[in-house]
Amino acid sequence: MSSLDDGLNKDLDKIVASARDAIATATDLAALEQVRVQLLGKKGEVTALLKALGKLPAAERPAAGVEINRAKTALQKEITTRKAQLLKTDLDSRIQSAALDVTLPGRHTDIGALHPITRVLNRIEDFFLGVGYDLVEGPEIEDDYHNFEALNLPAHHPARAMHDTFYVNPEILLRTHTSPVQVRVMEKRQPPLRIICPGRAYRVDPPDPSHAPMFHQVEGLFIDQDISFADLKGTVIEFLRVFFEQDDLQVRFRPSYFPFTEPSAEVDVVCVHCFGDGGGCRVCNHTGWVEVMGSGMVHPRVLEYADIDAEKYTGFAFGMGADRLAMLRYGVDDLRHFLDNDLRFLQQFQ
Ligand code: 2NL
Repeated sequence: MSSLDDGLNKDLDKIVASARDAIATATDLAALEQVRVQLLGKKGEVTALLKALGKLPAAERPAAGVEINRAKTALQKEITTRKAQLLKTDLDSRIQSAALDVTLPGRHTDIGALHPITRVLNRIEDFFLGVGYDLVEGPEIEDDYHNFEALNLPAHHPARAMHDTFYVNPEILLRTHTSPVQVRVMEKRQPPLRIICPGRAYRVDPPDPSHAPMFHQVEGLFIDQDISFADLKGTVIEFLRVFFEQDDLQVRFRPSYFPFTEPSAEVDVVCVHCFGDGGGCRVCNHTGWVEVMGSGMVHPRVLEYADIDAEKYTGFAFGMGADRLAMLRYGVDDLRHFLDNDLRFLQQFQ
């Protein structure tokens, strides 16, 4: 027994002790496998002891073999146990990290909204498309003829002063209204014509609460035989009642002047803010009425410029500022808010 006690057994004790430690402290499967190979692999420490058995005296071999094999079996068992443990923690942590907490609030997505002016344009378009008008768009850069001349505004006409114009050159300009779109339709098509023309228009206006150098206009044109001012009134009043969602909305037509219509009228509705009370109201300037559009019977000269027989056909036209209607509809006191792109303003209209 002397060889066992003095040599082999001491080695075995040391190996087993440090192996136990390594097995217990292996933190993942790869580390544990490394420990296993180091002990029990072909060149492992325990394997080496078994190989060394042959060098022992024959009498000591059986006992030493039993001891080493017992240690080997014990270590194998410990490795298996530790492996199961590691597998379980690995699985637990994988389950935990993949877990879905269905009580978490959903991910928030900002969705856009239509600009208040777009919403107003849509309301206007919906009404007129619904009663059979066509929607027509045209260029924002126009020539003098279609923006002025063909609308009975010859050069040096004093009414041109009403339209402070952005000129590209003496012949080319930014349209001051969407009327030139209607002129182009009249040139191309013969009556009956029922069109609305929404779009941007430009005027040299210093910005203030009710003016901006770019604004949105919708013009309408109806030309056929026997069209009268009564048709204009019926159309405009019905439109305004639908637009402002008031079946009994009071509307008044005030005589006015436009070079392209005769007779002409400005259209007022009872103040949407003070309901006609007037006193102290800023929206209607104490009058109880707010102007919402201009209108009139198309001037015969405008028809003739476009080669439409003014003896046979008559028509009415109107124009309104979408920005102004948006101010009235949403109670906005400064037109410039619409152009600032300030989300704190825009998000109020979702
Ligand atoms: C306003 C005034 C108006 C028209 C626009 C028009 C167009 C053609 C022929 C005749 Cl092609 N008239 N447009 C008529 C009257 C008034 O607009 O204050 N707009 C904001």
